[in-house]
Amino acid sequence: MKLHKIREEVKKELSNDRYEHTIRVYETAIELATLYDESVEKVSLAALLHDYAKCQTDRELKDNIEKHDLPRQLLHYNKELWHGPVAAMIAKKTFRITDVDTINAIYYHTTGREQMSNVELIVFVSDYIEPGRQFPGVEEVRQLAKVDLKKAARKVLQNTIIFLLKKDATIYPDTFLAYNELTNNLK
Ligand code: DGI
Ligand code: FE
Ligand code: FE
Ligand code: FE
Repeated sequence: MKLHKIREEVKKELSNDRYEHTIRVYETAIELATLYDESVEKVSLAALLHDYAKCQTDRELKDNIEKHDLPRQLLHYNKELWHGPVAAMIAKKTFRITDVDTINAIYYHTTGREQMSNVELIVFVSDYIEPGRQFPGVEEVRQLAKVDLKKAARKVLQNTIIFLLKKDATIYPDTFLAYNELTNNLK
């Protein structure tokens, strides 16, 4: 499917605000791909589809996880984590995307994971720094993203873990694993 067609499908599936966020992630991801000499095609597809399942109900997401053999473990963690793996499944099955890097960037865009590729790091960081975001600390991540993708991703993970701890939420293991790996990387 051509990119403009995928864009139309995404627009149909999402709320206006979510679609506009998606387009800002897409634009940010293309800037970073250009800066780091990564595949614009991969990050474009992954960014356009990363939140494709975001407007599904909890019921639909849960059914999709069960029906499509996604990790049951997800169901024991925050519901906000469910949409990434479900979107990755739809990207494969409906949009016929076969590139593993693109699929992983969609799958892990919320949690992160160990050994993220540059394409994954770009989508992960772009989701956090797109110009519509106003998290505390986002400006620091925007500056880091211009010089070091891994340091930027580490800061996103650190901010997110602190945010989750402060509200007594659980933290998905992949998030800790990604944070630990990127922190060891600095030494
Ligand atoms: O879908 P978006 O709003 O664009 O952003 P996202 O998919 O990165 O994240 C959705 C939310 O999930 C984010 O505010 C933090 C929250 N969250 C809940 N549990 C976890 C988590 N994020 C991480 N990294 N790990 C968790 O265990
Ligand atoms: Fe998301
Ligand atoms: Fe994110
Ligand atoms: Fe997003």
